[in-house]
Amino acid sequence: MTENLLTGLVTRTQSGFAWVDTPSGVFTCRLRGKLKQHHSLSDILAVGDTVDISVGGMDEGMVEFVHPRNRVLSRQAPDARGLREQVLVANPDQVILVFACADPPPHVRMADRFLIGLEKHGIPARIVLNKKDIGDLPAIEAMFKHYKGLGFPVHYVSAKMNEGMEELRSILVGKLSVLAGPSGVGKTSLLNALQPGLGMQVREVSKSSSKGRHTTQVRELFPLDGGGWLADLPGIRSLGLWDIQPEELDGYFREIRDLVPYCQFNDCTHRTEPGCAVRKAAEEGKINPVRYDSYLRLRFGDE
Ligand SMILES: Nc1nc2c(ncn2[C@@H]2O[C@H](COP(=O)(O)OP(=O)(O)OP(=O)(O)O)[C@@H](O)[C@H]2O)c(=O)[nH]1
Ligand SMILES: [Mg+2]
Ligand SMILES: [Zn+2]
Repeated sequence: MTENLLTGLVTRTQSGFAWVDTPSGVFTCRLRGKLKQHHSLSDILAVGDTVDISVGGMDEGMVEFVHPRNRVLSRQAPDARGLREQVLVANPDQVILVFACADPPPHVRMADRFLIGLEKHGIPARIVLNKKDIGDLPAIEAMFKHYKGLGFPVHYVSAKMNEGMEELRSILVGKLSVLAGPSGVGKTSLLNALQPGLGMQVREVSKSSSKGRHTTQVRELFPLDGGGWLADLPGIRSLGLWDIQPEELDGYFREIRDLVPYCQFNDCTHRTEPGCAVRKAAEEGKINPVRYDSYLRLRFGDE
């Protein structure tokens, strides 16, 4: 059996089938029964997985083996047994966090919530501020300017005016990227502007997601002309935060992580303790005070 295996990328899942893109074409596959023993389908297989398939017909096959994932984009999802991790995209190379310059207005605190979850899961992130044709651009730039220094590039674009699309295309080349962010910021519009030929499919996805209950389940990766794949995540407010303990947070705020050794107490929570290097840096403007505030809110849960 092993002699005829093909290796490919899962680009779509639906109703127990997976669409697998291989060098020999796309195959619609079922999952070999033994793979389903311990888990539900969504745990075993997600878009972005690399799989080995056996070919059973012209364009049909069977998933025989799922390659280990290097990282996952996940969310906390309710099910019969309580809350569990739901894999949205396997092996993402980067997440493009999309916010709008206006309508809806951007919130850096929400950006921080996403960034911390992505940092925990080791997923590189970029920030895109869409709708630069509306809103107070200088004010927005001032709000977001500290992210670049933290290693999160910021791009100002407009899907509607087709501005900044070449810049975005260049950062997507050859990668599996995911558009994420709150509802209404223009993620689907960006996907359409970046890859106009997809229009039809994109509308289907947003139509079903606005009605459906499983609005955050990504089921499709869209191929990009320049090489690479793009997933469009329906609007959500955070990602990957579900398994973070408050005391772990220090490690996921890059600028705080570096200061922690200088706090007087080694169990410092950076709120009221004397000799806290983090609070001092925030007061002196050496770290962004809004990021410090995001940290406190995540750590002490007053959000
Ligand atoms: N002015 C302006 N409006 C835009 C731009 N991009 C998108 N919009 C509008 O913003 C609204 C929301 O766009 P969508 O692409 O559906 O947003 P989304 O992020 O996919 O939303 P969800 O699917 O709910 O998460 C639509 O009315 C778009 O026409 C832009 O660059 N400028
Ligand atoms: Mg959308
Ligand atoms: Zn401290």
